[in-house]
Amino acid sequence: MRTLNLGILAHVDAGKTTLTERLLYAAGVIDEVGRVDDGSTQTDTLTLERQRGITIKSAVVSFEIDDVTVNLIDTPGHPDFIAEVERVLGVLDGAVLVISAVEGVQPQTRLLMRTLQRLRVATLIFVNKIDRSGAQRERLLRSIAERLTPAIIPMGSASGLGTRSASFTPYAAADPDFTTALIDLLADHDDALLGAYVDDEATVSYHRLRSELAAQTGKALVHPVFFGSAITGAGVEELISGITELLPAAEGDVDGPVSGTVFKIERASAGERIAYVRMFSGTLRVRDRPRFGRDEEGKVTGVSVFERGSAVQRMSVAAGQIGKLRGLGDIRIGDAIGDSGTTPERHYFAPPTLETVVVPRRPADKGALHVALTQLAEQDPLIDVRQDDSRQETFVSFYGEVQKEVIGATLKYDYDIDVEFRETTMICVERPTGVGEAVELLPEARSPTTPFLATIGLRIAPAAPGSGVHFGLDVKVGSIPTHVYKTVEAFHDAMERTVLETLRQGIYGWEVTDCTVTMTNCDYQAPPRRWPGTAASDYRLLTPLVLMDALRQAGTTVCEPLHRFHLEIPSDTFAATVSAMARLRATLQTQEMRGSSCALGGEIPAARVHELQQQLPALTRGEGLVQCEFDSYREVHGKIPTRPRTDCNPLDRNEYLLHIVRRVQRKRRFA
Ligand SMILES: Nc1nc2c(ncn2[C@@H]2O[C@H](COP(=O)(O)OP(=O)(O)OP(=O)(O)O)[C@@H](O)[C@H]2O)c(=O)[nH]1
Ligand SMILES: [Mg+2]
Repeated sequence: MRTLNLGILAHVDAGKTTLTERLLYAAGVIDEVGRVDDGSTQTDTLTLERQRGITIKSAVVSFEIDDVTVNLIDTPGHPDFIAEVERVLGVLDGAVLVISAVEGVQPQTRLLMRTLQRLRVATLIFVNKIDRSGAQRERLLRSIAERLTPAIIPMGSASGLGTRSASFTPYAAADPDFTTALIDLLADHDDALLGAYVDDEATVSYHRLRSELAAQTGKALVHPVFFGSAITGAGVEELISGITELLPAAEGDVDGPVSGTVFKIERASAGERIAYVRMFSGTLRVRDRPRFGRDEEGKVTGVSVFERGSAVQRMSVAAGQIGKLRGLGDIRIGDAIGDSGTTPERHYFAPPTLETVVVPRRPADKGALHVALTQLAEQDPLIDVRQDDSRQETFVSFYGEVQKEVIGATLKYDYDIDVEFRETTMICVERPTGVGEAVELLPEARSPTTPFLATIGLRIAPAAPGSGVHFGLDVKVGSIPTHVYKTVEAFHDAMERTVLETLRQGIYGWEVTDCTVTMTNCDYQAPPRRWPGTAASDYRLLTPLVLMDALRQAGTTVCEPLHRFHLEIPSDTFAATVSAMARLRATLQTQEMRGSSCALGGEIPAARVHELQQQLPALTRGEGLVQCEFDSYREVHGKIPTRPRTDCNPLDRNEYLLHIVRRVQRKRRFA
């Protein structure tokens, strides 16, 4: 039996959940097709999903077709829940990208396709809703070729578009137009095929073309396009054949070293953490003690594996499969399981750009709120929960108003905590303006300047926008405290962790990014010269002081998140819309008159997106359409926004040292 881990991705409302139902029905897993609008589907199971008719969390179901077990992951399409999609991307063998035949290619579709291509995920395209009036075929194919990828091949014809009887008919083997189109497409990446075709057309069999199509689809070089309707079931059988024939099954050695990735965390009713893992290699059994995350270890107390619809209890989960693991208490989303070491955190989409303070309506709920938010952040690590120590406020970050409402509703329904959100603010970033360097030397025994037994020198320099933070060592191997860190790599990793942690709050309180940090000086003292000698904590505690000193010299520029907007409005509302946009600090970059309607494009600060969405109906008689997606960060001019710090400020040397001394004293008292 082969396994295929398949993601269904699309913009919001394209029909992913409905298609999932159809696939389960066609495979005989369910006897009745559930409806999103009735709240009766297999994958939208949360109360909120059923109430709102949108998917919020990714969900796994499975079905069997011939000799393939398909683990299907239904993902949310709303941009506010993009983090759910991000985590799933790394565990897929293939994907179906759904596009509505009426709404066509959306900005979110482009973002998803770009990412699938970057990750080389084999992807089929399913054009859904051909039964709805306004459904397109030719125009849509052109739009896919222009806006997503030219490497597509329609797999059949559609008739009766826009009616309940709309249907899809796959092209026959003998269809000469289809074979010519296939050769044209496939020969681009296959010289042998091109040569054979040029020599003698007749020698290229249809069978060879189909297997070459599967090979090139598997490598994400080409993308077969199917048409159908998840509501009527048209085209679904053909899509299933395409999934089993054209997408590559999972690979991996079941006897190899254990390696897997956690892409979802759920809490059982008793509060126990359940981790969804995709296994890439090896076999994980009940009672095994795998390593995960950063050097943690735990005992697996239960395993279930997806089979025919739901998860079934088993004694093990093997390479290629998706399993639910119990027992690994501290496991988090994104953790690697097994001996393959930690994999760096990968982000394919922009982080949340908004945040707000959450306040419980009943002051007594304060502690419970913190626990609840911490649990939510476990399931969604991008809901970054920050506690402001001085003002005792709790901040959460989020992508947009829908996600914020969902957080509020989840707190109410699942935790019985009524909350209020303060004003939404943007999450800015800081970029170093120039180069800064600082050193702290091992203190003299008689007149110590710091209580830390270490020499640290750090240099910080600006790097390209979007490049993140890079840390490197530029010190002699002999200067590294090998009595504390076993290897240079271990020292590098520990320093990098501390640097990243410190840069979470820059001079103005925002995360510092797009820079390189280099360790330029390092020294220590080991026993017997000095007792007990330099410890890991000396490096951990001194680094913030040195790094912030270097950062102060470099200076930073605060940058705010910008979204790219696409607006469609009636032409006669142009003037009113444009002046409203100016008030929202939007910059208009493109405008195109299309008869009675008008398309506008440009940039708008992330914090104003919601106001734009709210104002648009009144400005355009309810006819305006807007889509926004994160674009980039731009330098803030004028008043520089600051963010309250959540911890003691290493920029203030005395305050920092005092804080550390107090912390050490407190620890001793409790020890
Ligand atoms: N006419 C028609 N309606 C469809 C079809 N597929 C889905 N719908 C409807 O479109 C709406 C959205 O469908 P969903 O399946 O929830 O879409 P989704 O892509 O899962 O949406 P999110 O998960 O929220 O992004 C629902 O009202 C469905 O009934 C289709 O093929 N034809
Ligand atoms: Mg859905």
